[in-house]
Amino acid sequence: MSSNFFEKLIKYRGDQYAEAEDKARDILHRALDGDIPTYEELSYLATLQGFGNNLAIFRTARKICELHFGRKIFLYGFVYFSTYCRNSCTFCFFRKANNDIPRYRKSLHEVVEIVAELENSGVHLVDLTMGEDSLIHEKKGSKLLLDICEIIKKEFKVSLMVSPGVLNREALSKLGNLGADWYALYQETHNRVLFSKLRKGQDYDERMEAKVNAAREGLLVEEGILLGVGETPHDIVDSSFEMKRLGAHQVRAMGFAPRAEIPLGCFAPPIIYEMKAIALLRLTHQDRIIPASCDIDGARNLEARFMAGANAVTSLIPPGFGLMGVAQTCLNIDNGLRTVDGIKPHLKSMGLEPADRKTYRRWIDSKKESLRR
Ligand code: SAM
Ligand code: MD0
Ligand code: SF4
Repeated sequence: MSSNFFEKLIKYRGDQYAEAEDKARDILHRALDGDIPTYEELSYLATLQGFGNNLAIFRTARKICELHFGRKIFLYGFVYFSTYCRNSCTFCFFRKANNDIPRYRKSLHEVVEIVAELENSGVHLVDLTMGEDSLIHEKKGSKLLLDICEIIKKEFKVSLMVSPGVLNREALSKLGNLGADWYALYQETHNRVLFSKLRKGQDYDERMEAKVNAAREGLLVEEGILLGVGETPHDIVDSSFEMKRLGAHQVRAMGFAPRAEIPLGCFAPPIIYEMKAIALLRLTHQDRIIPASCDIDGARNLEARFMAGANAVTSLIPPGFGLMGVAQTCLNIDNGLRTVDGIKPHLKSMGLEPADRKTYRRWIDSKKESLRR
C-alpha cells in the first residue's frame, strides 16, 4: 500500500463495502454485530490486499469504535519524567548504550508544575513515563516514584497512567493502593524470538507477568506492539489475541520511528500499515481504548489513525518544560502543536471532539470496578 492509497481513501465517496471480497464483507458485517473474528479470519484480513478490502476494514473499525465511544476522543498528556535507563532496547533512543542524548530527571516540583499545566489544558489523563532509571528501580528508589504518584493523585483530578518499565508485585500493589489508574507496559511483540532481538537481555515472561500482577492489584493495563521492527502479519494477529487474553483495557500499535542513534534500522513503516494494525486491534478489542500517538508523526496523520478506529490521542506535551517525547523527542513540541489546542483542528476535521472529563472517569471507574469483582 502506498501513500496514493491514503489519498484515494480520503477522497472515496462510493459504497464502503462494494469493492471488498465476499469473505471479507461477511467477517466485517459479523464484527459490526459484535462477533470477534476468529484467528483464521483475522489472519485472512491481515494479509488481504487491495483498496476495496482495506477501505471496508477501516470503515468497519471506525463504525465499531463509534458504537462504543461515539465521536468523542480521550486526550492523554505525557510527562517523560526521567530519560535515564538501565536497558538497551534496540529500537529506543533512551537506551543505556546511547551516549548522544541529554539525560534529565525532573524534580517533584517540576512534575507538579507540568501536571498542573496539562490538567488546565483539558487532558483526561497524565502518563508519567520514564526509562528504567536505576534510581527508581532500586529498592529505595521506587519510593520516589510512589511519592510522586501519591502527590499527583492527591493534588489533581486528572487520571494517572504510570509507565515505569517492569515493577515487582509489591510496588504495583502500592501503586494500586494509592489510586493510580493505569500501568502501561508494552511487550512490543509476542513473538519470543523477535522480543529477544528488540528487548535484548530482558525476560519475556517477567514482562508479561508484571501486567498480570498489575491487573490483580486493581490497575488497568495498557499493552502494545511496535510495527516495522521485523514482525510478520501473523505476528500482529498473534499479538491481537495475546493482548485479548491478557485482558488489556487499552491496546496500541505504534510504528517504529527511526533515527541515527538507534541501531535497529532506518525505515519507518508507512501510515497505511499502522492503520491496518489499528483496525485489526479494533476488530478484536471492540470496547477498549486504542490510541493515536502524536509521538510518531507529531500532529500529522492523526486523522488516518482515527479513520482506522483509534479513540484517544496520546503524547500531548506542553511546550517550555524541556520535556522529550519517546519516538519523536522534539517534533511539534516547541511549536505547541502537540497540545490540546494544537490537535483540536484535527479532531474537528473528522467531526470528532474531546470527551468530557466525567465520561472518561466513569469509563475508568467501571473498568476498575470489574477488576475487583
Ligand atoms: N521504559 C519504559 C518501558 O520500556 O516500558 C517506558 C517508556 S518506553 C520509552 C515506552 C515505549 O515507547 C516502548 O515500549 C516502545 O513501544 C516505544 N518506543 C520506544 N522507542 C520507540 C521508537 N523509536 N519508535 C516507536 N516507539 C518507540
Ligand atoms: C505515547 N510517547 O503515548 C508515549 C509513550 C508510554 N505509556 C507512552 C510511548 O506515544
Ligand atoms: Fe529503556 Fe524503555 Fe527505552 Fe527500553 S524502551 S531502552 S526500557 S526507555
